[in-house]
Amino acid sequence: MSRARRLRAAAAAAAVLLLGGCAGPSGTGTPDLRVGTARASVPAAGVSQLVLTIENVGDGDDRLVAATTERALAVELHETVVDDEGRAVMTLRDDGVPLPAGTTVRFRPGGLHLMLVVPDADVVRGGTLPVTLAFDRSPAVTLEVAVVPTVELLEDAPAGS
Ligand SMILES: [Cu+2]
Repeated sequence: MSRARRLRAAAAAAAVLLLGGCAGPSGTGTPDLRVGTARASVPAAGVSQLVLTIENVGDGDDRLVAATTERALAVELHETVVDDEGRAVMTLRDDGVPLPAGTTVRFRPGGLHLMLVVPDADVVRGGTLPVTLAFDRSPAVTLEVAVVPTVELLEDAPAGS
């Protein structure tokens, strides 16, 4: 067996071992994220909600850990929840948002959403702004986000909210 052939055989054996490792049920495989079109609402009262869908078609879990833009003071990960007194309140998801393998996570008004805090004055209807999403395992993704009337985001709200 030539040296090159031995190396190929070793590589094939290693690939088999790696593939075997991916079969574990605990999400030890590789995440494969498909980030859908993102849209942000026209800013009101110093904030703008940002909606999008992230699908993980891989066989490993991932997590959205942060979102950033140069066009706002901050981008926060929020979830709207109903408190003990029936009020809808926004809570900060400091721990990020899980993106389990084989699932689609929808960020929408009335549920999980991203929130631009004090967007720049030039973030206006009809414009766009770049937003970068950072993940625990997958490479960061930068989106060009269209700014649309708030009512267009509400049309995407989860049923019943
Ligand atoms: Cu919010």
